Amino acid sequence: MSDSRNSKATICVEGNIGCGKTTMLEMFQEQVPYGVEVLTEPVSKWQNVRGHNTLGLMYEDPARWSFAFQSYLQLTMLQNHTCPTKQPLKLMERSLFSARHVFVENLYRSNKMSDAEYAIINEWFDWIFVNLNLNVDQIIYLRTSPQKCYERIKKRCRNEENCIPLEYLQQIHDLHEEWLIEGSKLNPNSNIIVVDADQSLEQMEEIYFKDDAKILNYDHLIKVQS
Ligand code: TTP
Ligand code: MG
Repeated sequence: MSDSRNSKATICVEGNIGCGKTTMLEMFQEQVPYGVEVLTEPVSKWQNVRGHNTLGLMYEDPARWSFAFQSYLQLTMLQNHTCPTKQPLKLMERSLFSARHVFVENLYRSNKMSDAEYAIINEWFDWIFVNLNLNVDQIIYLRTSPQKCYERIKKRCRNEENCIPLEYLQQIHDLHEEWLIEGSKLNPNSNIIVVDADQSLEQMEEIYFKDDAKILNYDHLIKVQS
């Protein structure tokens, strides 16, 4: 099987809904003086699958639609993971891993996804993981409080997300912590950079501007890949 990893190094940006992933990626696209190729999350694809808004359907009736939605979302994540890039760094919004370890896990634990659906999604995920070389070299975790995300989501008004309660954001937060903080204690070799992203947009901009190479771990990644 051919190597599906075409860029020199891949960084995935993770964190709760509304934590500021897209904003960060857009800033890095404009500011970083060296080669970074940014792939933002394909939310618009989920909103229009041959005329169907699957993100909307999932929020309206998760027990009915979450399996279909997460299946399609997994495909679009795979497309980003395997998308060839010219620049030395590929910077992706999210990954197959957060879809699996956070969202699918949460749907299953909250009884919105059945045992059989969960098993099928996991069969796909495990096959992809074993058979395609999706190496992620670095994860940047934008760590926020669920309350802050709640406020930002209300402000940005993405239609499908009108009914997201704080409780849901708490669950998604807890699973990020389980995966990226608790999980990294079990695996000390994991490359996770944690950024306190509860601050204002201006403060975040300043941090990204000042510490871009450190946050991207740029020197280390380029050295490892060359
Ligand atoms: P996010 O992937 O968190 O992206 P975002 O654009 O909301 O985040 P940011 O503001 O930090 O850029 O979520 C996008 C939407 O998709 C959100 O409503 C949650 C939903 N979603 C799922 O339901 N399942 C998934 O597996 C993923 C990745 C997202
Ligand atoms: Mg986004």
